[in-house]
Amino acid sequence: MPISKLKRKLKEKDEFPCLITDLKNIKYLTGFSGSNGYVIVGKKKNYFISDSRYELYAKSILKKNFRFVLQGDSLSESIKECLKEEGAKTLFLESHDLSLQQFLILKKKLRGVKMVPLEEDCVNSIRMIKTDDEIDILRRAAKITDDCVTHLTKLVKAGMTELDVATEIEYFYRKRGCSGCSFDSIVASGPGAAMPHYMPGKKKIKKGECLLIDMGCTLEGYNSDLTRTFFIDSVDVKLNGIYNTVKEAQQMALDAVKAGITTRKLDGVARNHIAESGYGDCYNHGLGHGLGLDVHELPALKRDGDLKLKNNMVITIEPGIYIPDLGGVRIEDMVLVTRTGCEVMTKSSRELIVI
Ligand SMILES: [Mn+2]
Repeated sequence: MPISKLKRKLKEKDEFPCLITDLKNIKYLTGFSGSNGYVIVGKKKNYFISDSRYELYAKSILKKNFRFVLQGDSLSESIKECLKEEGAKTLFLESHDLSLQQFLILKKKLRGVKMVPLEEDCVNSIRMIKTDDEIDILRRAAKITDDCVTHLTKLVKAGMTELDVATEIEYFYRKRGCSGCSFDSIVASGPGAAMPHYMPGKKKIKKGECLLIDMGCTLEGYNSDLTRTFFIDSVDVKLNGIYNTVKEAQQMALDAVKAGITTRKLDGVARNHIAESGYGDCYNHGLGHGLGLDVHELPALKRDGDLKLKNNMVITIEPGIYIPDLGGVRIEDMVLVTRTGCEVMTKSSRELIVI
């Protein structure tokens, strides 16, 4: 149970009671998926604060170890009520989420209460290790994304606009029972593919161009993430070489994934290969990121990360090479870390595909 894992973690540094404000963390701890809710994890009890709109729904999903506290006009009054019940004069906070404005209001209203940021993003670090149920949803989300790739390889052709393709992706996901895309799809053709976070526009996809598509769906609150780079009608010689380099770099990283490796070391595997191929300056983002309720969550796979991968983490592996005015190649897959290696959750072919 996520809540008992959190309690164990909070106990280590005696960080009770603690106010959880990050709605993704609240969904993780309780299943609640509304837009207004707060959790207080106390030494004695757990509290769920929300307004009357969510009272029935919240009560229907909350486990017995939560007490529902109806939020009236002010959140601080509800928090006071919980602190009183706990006999506490300190409140730990999620500093990655609580806005400065919210903090200043709470500080003013909760006089005499010491407010302390949690030493680390406790819930976020617990979320790194996925449960079997979460892995099951992520596998299904990966499958829908793979099916979307197949659909696109049949559908995309020169003359379509990038937005046409982006619209098709969203439609496909929704038809398959997803609540939508996990982020605005990147559909970047030709020179646009040189920008890792390009926004698709009315530009028409032309013959001879590369087409980078980075997309994912949200299924039951969980996100998938995949990138493929296609070529329209023919392949530029330079981009062909780049494609092979990125594919090799990604394969080397996939081969290196296993519980115990540090994020820095794993990032280096792909980065060194790209640098040795002469494209070190053309790859400036991290190798990947954790994936779950957020499309980017812990761990971050980057040059300076000391975190060790653990069994049942779900991460992306997504090296790329970007050449201004020419285009770019990125290949991204979702990966489940295991004790001995990994399972690549997205199964779409990584071979160079000319559409
Ligand atoms: Mn990604």
